[in-house]
Amino acid sequence: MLGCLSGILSAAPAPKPYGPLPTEQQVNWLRMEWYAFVHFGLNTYTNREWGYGDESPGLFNPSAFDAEEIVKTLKGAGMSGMIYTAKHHDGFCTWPTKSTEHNIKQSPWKKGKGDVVKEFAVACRKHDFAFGTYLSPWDRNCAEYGRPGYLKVYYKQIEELLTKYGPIFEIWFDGAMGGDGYYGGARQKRNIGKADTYYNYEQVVKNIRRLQPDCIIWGAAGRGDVTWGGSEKGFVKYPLWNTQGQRWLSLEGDTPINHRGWFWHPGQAGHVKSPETLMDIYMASVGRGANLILNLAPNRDGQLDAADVASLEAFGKMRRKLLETDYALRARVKASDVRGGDKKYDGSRMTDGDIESYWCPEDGNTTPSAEIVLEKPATFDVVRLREQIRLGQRVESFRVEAMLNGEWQTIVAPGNPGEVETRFDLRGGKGHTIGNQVMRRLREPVTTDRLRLTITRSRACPCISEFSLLLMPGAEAVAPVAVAETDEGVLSSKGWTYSGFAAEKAPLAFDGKPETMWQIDRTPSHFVVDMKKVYAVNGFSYLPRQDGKTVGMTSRYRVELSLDGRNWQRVAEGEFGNLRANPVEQQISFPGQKARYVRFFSTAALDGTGSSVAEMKIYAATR
Ligand code: FUL
Repeated sequence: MLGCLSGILSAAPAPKPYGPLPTEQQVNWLRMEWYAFVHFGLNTYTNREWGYGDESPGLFNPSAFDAEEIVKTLKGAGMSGMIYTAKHHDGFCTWPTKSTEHNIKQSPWKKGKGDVVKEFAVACRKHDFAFGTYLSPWDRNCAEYGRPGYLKVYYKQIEELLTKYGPIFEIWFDGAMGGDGYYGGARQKRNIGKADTYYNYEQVVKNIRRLQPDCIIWGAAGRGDVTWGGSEKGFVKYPLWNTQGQRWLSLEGDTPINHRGWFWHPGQAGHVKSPETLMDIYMASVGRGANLILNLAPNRDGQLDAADVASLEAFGKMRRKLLETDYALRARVKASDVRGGDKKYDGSRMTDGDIESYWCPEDGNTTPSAEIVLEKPATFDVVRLREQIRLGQRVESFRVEAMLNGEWQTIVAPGNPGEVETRFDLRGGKGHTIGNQVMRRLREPVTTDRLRLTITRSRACPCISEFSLLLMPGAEAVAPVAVAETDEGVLSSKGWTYSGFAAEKAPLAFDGKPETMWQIDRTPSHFVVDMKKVYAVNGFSYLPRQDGKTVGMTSRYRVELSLDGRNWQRVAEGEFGNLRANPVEQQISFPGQKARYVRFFSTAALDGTGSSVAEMKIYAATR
């Protein structure tokens, strides 16, 4: 009788949920951690990041595309799924859509009977790999873009993708709206006003919920389930709150594995991000409570480049090794406060390996602490914590101490309100939010068997579902990956002279220093390079201004060559795409032509007048 009574007395009620809560779909999505972006379409064949919309579907003809091969590679690295660009801004649909003629039926690939979306969807299903899709709202091909007529086309495309290819785990509604485009031959600038109003995202979201209730919606002017991490570098800012007003809104960090951009570009092999850099990006996205979408771009044959794959696989191994052993698993925990003295909320719930169970103090206690005693001393340099997010995100800051040489020493200091962490290669960062998960990397490994966790600020009694200790594997744990910069064919600028506008600043574009630049408050503008000798010039590269400003960032160009400095021949002209979100080096090549002089025109710029070049390289055939 007594035992029965005490049993009843100690059954403490669960804490009331706090603030906005994630949907079941959002919880499941956060558990996916990282997955691939796959950009593959006409841009793959034109060396562009943003197609204008007038590209011929005839260009799309991969000789060795094998969706299953790609899926196996991505899954093998430990990714949980992939999102494919079914249509990018150029409007080319890589599935046989009924919404527009500008689609894969017009391509020679599989004699017009191909369907890239289907091949990826089928391969993903076969390998139990989540499949998602990116369908650019901005369509630079469609004549009706900017008018009500386009919406019929666009809604049809959404419907086709969500009804013909099985479950879609996530659909991306990109925010980019460049303005100008081909638009059925009009070659105009089209303004759509507010995206939310023009696309009627309220309705779009409703339709998607009806067609695929489990599909996570990215973007859609903030009406979706997930939003942009804020840069295309992959990392998100910390502290991270999954709440926006009354809604739960999670973050996704996005970045390409290759510095050259989202689509495949010739010669990109030397520009892949190293496994260590990928780990830093992972720690600054997943490790801050967001998900990471990492892009791999198939080449013109339809296959992933060996260099990209090598780095992906090496990072995948590193990540596996990092997560393999949790040194705090089954540790004994003595908490300062346990809700109702109930075992269900005991401190040891943080170390039981079950991310659903959690430690929780009494209501009103927002600063509890817990001592964690490991089975035996362990060496670690990453502390991972999770909150039981089904009850809302609560913790604002925390401290972790370790018993070292008989004294408590702080290894993760509590964050202060107002501090924002943006650096992505940080060691020794502070303890702010926890949310779905936070991984804090220490300055160096420590060895101990006793730790103390203190919640220093929380919006309601904290519900901590996990406390883990991990050890970052050194780079030696993974096979070395050669990521040499290949600068074959780059001409040395020694002895060159310059003329044209702001000619005295032109050398700054050829000095190898991204922080100095050729710049003038004028568009169009140009400079001339006298290379003093004749070369078979076959390309150039352009690095946009790197000072974080976009005003006067050259976005369109024309290049002319000359043997004598008087008679010029135009060899290249076009647009540098996606500069605002991802101002990386762009390489343009053209058939080799003999020249001593190069004239570079900056014909349009972002955000007002101006012209600028941080760095430029000129390429020539070496033999
Ligand atoms: C951006 C686009 O403009 C880029 O081309 C790329 O697709 C990236 C993922 O989203 O907004």
